[in-house]
Amino acid sequence: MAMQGMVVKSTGSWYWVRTDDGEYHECRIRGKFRIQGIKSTNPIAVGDRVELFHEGDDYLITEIYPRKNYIIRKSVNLSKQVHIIASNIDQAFLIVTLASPPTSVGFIDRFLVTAEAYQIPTILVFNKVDLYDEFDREFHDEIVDMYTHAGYECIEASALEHMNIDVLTTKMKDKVTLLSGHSGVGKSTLVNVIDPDLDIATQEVSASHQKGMHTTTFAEMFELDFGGFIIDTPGIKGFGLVDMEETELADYFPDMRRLKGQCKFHNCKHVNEPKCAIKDAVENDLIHPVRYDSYLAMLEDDGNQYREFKYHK
Ligand SMILES: Nc1nc2c(ncn2[C@@H]2O[C@H](COP(=O)(O)OP(=O)(O)OP(=O)(O)O)[C@@H](O)[C@H]2O)c(=O)[nH]1
Ligand SMILES: [Mg+2]
Ligand SMILES: [Zn+2]
Repeated sequence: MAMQGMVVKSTGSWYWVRTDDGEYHECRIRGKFRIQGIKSTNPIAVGDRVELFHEGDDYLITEIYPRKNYIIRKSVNLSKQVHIIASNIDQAFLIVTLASPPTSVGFIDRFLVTAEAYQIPTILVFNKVDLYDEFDREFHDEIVDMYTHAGYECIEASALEHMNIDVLTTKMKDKVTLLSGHSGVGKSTLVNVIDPDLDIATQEVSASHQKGMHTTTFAEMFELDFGGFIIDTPGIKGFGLVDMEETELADYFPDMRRLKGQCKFHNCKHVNEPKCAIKDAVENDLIHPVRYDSYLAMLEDDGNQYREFKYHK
């Protein structure tokens, strides 16, 4: 009997699928799936809509329906391989912490460019604000100003103190929301606070290295009791940009996209060209120089360039 459902978890060899009647089944795949010419390490991702067949005790995935969208991560080391983090996403929350662990602006900007390229609206969630001292608060405000001006919504939160959980909940209702960010920023902790029926493993950030312990190892989608789905993902260190034309990159910076078509040269890369609207905007403080720096770093794309926003105590 054929059924339809959504992949909620994948370990690479087996898949959990939520069928449309709300049941959950452990499944394997039949045949090979080559999707839209993507060379990915995983043929089926969390969020995929699939067709299932039931044969005796076995559930088999026989077909993947076309994806509305997906977000991939290109490994920094394995240059050709990509990994599909999740598909059919309504929005992403990029969870950012200024410390424990620190998240660099270079990392945030790479994530945002990737999300723009795949048309996934992203909200920046600054977690662990309960740890802030005066200095952190000032730094936070500066970064938030920069991203707000660039066109991104920023929400501050504390999973520990349940701060702004209601704001996040309202945004997530009836949507599929992807949580991403470095290991240890509190993704799983946030999910547990958002829906206390879920009891996902979390772990302290290492005191000596100020890094997360990669507690979550597979992306997993959870059904929210108030309606909607949330995808908790393993922490990412960083990622290379997907292949794109150099002249395309500025389209994925909303703060630069606004000026599209205003440079003298239609194929302007906004580096050395005369009469460049973007360079003018940087000079006139209409585009933040740190964002422009990120743009230049990505244009050079050496793969593991993560410009730190200077942050010294
Ligand atoms: N002070 C403080 N600590 C928090 C907050 N949110 C999470 N933490 C702590 O941060 C640590 C890491 O949290 P996790 O939820 O495991 O982080 P994660 O992002 O899921 O990490 P990975 O699964 O490794 O990607 C835990 O010790 C949490 O208790 C917060 O708002 N404030
Ligand atoms: Mg986790
Ligand atoms: Zn230009």
